[in-house]
Amino acid sequence: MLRSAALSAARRVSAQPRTTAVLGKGAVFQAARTMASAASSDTVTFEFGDKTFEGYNIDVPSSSITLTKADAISLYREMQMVRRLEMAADSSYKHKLIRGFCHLCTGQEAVPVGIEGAITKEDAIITAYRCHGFTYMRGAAPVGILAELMGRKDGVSKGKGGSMHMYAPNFYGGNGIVGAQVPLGAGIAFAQKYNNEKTCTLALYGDGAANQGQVFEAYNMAKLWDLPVIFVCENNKYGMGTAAGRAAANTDYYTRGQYIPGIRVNGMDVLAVRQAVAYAREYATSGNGPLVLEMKTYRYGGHSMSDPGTTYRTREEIQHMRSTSDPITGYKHRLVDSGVASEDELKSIDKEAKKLIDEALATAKATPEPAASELWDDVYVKGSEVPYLRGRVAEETHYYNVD
Ligand SMILES: Cc1ncc(C[n+]2csc(CCOP(=O)(O)OP(=O)(O)O)c2C)c(N)n1
Ligand SMILES: [Mg+2]
Repeated sequence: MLRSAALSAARRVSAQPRTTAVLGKGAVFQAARTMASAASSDTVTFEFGDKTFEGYNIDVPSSSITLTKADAISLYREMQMVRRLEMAADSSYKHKLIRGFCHLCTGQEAVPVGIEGAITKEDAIITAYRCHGFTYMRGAAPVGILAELMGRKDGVSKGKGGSMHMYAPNFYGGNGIVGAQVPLGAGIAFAQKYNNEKTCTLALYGDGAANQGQVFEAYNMAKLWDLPVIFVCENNKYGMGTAAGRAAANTDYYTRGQYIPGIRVNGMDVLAVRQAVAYAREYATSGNGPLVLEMKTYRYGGHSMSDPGTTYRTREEIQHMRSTSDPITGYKHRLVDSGVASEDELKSIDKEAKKLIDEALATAKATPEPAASELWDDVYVKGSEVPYLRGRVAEETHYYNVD
């Protein structure tokens, strides 16, 4: 309901005067009226500061973005939904409703939300294990994500995938093997090109994964064949407990495609992410081949739920990032200062997001676990099964195609 209303509102077009807001360091705003002829009261234009984009062998995207006010508000709403979803996952984990691996994206919300605002549902996304926000933005309902985390039957992967293995239409997961999703993403882009589709694939990976050999093999093939793939490095400054500078000889991830152009983006600014991805999409789908985007971002929590996240970085660093760079708070100020929404309107969006997630959590908790007999389903496509699969012990071996 919430999402479809926002989407239909975002499609509205009109021809009234528009508002211009300047986004600079420290969220400096100037609201001004511009010429009525070229503008619409339903749209708002934001200017980016000098440091928002840095290019490597390519011009940076335009320093201003115009979007409908409904669209601008929907970006806020979606970031708030992703944050609430992760907060629900965090508390459910602490209450032992979720077991095993669980990696949260709190602090990094602008990346999945900004990306989705710039692509179409026909474009593809593949990422690593920090995937809840992407799963939601690709169209999965919060209840499906929370039920999946709890191993329930109504989960997006029928309760058998968990935190790292979630999927949605044109969302290829949720992958637990660091870096392995990058060549898979190039492969999806190969299929898009082969089928003459005017679509692209976003292959996301972390600053830690960026040092893997397979990433460079994927770069090579992607450039050689000019595949429509956008390599997106989410640089959140750490790979587990290792600071980027201790693992990488070159931490300018946007330059590491060598023969592939790149852009560094302020990944804490949802509008910057959206602008850069729209630009990259146009580039990749026009036959120019791949591009590397480095999203500079930050995770507030530990690497996963089992990492307090405070042994390899200081509490002051986390606090500093929260108070100066939070993607939701920063964007909230922009919306208010530019007159797109009032504090009260945004507060009611916050409340609604909390309510929707609370309801989803309650529904997810009430759903049953899958039947044990379903454990062996969905491992192979029906008809292509191997004769048997081993369980933990010999008695658990499952034989397919036995009546
Ligand atoms: C091939 C492989 N090696 C090691 C691991 C263990 N591991 C999981 S996440 C991770 C760090 C990755 O960091 P980064 O790419 O920066 O992503 P982030 O967690 O920061 O999003 C490691 C080493 C793994 N899952 N797969
Ligand atoms: Mg990282």
